[in-house]
Amino acid sequence: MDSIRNICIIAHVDHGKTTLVDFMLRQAGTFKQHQAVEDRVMDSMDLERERGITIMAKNTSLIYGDTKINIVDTPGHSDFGGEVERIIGMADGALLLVDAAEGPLPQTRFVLQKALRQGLKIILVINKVDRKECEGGQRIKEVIDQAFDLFIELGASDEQADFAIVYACAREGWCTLNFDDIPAMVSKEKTGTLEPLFKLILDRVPSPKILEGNDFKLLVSNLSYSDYVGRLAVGRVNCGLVKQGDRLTRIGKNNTKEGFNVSSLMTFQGLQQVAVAELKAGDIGLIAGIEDIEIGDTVSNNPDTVPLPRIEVEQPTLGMLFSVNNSPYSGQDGEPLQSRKLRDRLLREVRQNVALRFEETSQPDVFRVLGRGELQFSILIEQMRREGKEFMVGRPTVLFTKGDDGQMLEPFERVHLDLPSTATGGVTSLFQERKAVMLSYDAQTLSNRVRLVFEIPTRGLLGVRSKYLSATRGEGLMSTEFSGYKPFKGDIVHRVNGAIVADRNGDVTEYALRNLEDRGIYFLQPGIKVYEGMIVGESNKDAELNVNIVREKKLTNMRASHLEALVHLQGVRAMTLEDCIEWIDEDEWIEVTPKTIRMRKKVLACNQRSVHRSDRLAENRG
Ligand SMILES: Nc1nc2c(ncn2[C@@H]2O[C@H](COP(=O)(O)OP(=O)(O)OP(=O)(O)O)[C@@H](O)[C@H]2O)c(=O)[nH]1
Ligand SMILES: [Mg+2]
Repeated sequence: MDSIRNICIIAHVDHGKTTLVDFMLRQAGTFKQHQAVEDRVMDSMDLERERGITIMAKNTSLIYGDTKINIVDTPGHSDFGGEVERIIGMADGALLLVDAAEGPLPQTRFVLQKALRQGLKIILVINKVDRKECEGGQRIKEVIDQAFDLFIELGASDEQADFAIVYACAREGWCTLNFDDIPAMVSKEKTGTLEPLFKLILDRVPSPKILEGNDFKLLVSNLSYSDYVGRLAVGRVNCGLVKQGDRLTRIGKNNTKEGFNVSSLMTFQGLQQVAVAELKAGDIGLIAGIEDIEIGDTVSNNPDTVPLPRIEVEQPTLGMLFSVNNSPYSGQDGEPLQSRKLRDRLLREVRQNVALRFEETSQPDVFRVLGRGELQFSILIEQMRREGKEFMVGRPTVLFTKGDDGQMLEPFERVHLDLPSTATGGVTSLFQERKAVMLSYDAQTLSNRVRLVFEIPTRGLLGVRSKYLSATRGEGLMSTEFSGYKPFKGDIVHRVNGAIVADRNGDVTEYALRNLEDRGIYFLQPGIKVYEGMIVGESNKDAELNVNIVREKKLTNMRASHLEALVHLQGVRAMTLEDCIEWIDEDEWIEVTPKTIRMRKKVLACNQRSVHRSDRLAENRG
């Protein structure tokens, strides 16, 4: 196979990338006849399937005619933008998907900007043309105009701005180059396939650029692992050729060098990785033979070669503390990670994920992970939890920097909201309370929705998601984009209400819950084991409340207790990991075990903690 095309698929979250890859693989005959293939087969991680989103960029390939098309599917959620940044160098072209009804959204801009800078040839795929909003074609035309404006605004070269457009319904596996054909294809009078898209890829995307020189060079863009051959470095061969058994050198950060023998070479074929005897310039493949290798390293047969430029990704804006679990019930559900193991586990993650950083803190059993968003952290936590580990995490905090004149700067975000117009008032005050400034207001009269854009300190965004969803009764959409560091905007109240905290160890009783019912909302049911300092609910007031939640009723009247069991408990709210991350304050921890998620005060003993919120905040600042 001499002819190769390397493309990546990029878009805002949910615009249909993984679905499109499914049909491309199917129609290229990648799967055996009658082979049962799941939907969105590239979303192979458990967490991806459960959440219906892509988290990690993944490679695949298909054969079309005489050409091998290497494809990288990428995540569209902004928290995983680092995945797009790291893989983009493997491709020469990109399919930019844009939802035909939603149009370009913040992450469309982010990924397009990265692709243009890298000089990729772009094909615009207007996807989901079957959506009701697109009837009549007017909306599709608007979306194309918006996409074109975006190309210009981002400084596309003339050649890049002369992009081809494909209209697609990825979910049904067809596309067309002809705008006028859309209605007939949506109504199924005409049928189609992805054939026009395949042709366009061969036509428009250039063959892989091959660097001059005789040295073999590959830039490590991803890491993988196989039970048979161990650690695998994934990348595109920029020049030269490598064979099984060759002696190579890894050139790492600060020009560190380490030699190794190639124990195995592979390429992607459909969903598999298959062994090959050699890898040629232009192809994307995997190299085994070295355990300690990092994304961004260059692998070459010449130890003295000039390494390829390391992959640069945007800096993290958020930090989260990870601590050894020192809670009273530590070790009852899983493996409590001791300091060294926790450190190793986090370091391993950071090596595989270029968008994360690792920092020591002044405490030997607490570490800080730096990243891009709350979802990114919660995915890491969830993964570690599924490995059977126990540990604690703190509230995400933003990373401040200092300006040239010594002024304190903090990260800001542009947040794009799309919501029912009836919720506009509530949502506007929710964001303004958090120091957001409205940049635009756009009423969509047909659908009774509005689109609002705010600029807001990243601090103000933390914990806003669930409040936004309840203000819009679950019908609000929200996406964000980092807009840079600006002067500190002053204090933002994160959570007005105090916590309700257990004042002793024991099992929660229904009797106690009922007696305390009017004091706030509770996060747990009768029968759950609690300890002193564990958070059991949210108080109605701003002061903190220590309660005896394990009190037993003296059984004097059997009839009354029988009746009681029939009354449903009011005000119990189950908290997911993400809810907890949004909810907690800086003097609190989330205790994560394979079986449960608990929240607790950092200081457990009631008599060593102030219940006044102002004191708590002051302590934290100090
Ligand atoms: N109506 C319609 N829905 C589609 C089409 N293509 C995809 N979808 C739906 O859009 C949703 C998101 O699809 P995905 O393929 O997971 O989107 P994605 O871009 O890979 O999402 P992330 O990787 O999480 O950013 C799914 O529910 C799909 O069924 C289409 O052509 N028309
Ligand atoms: Mg996807």
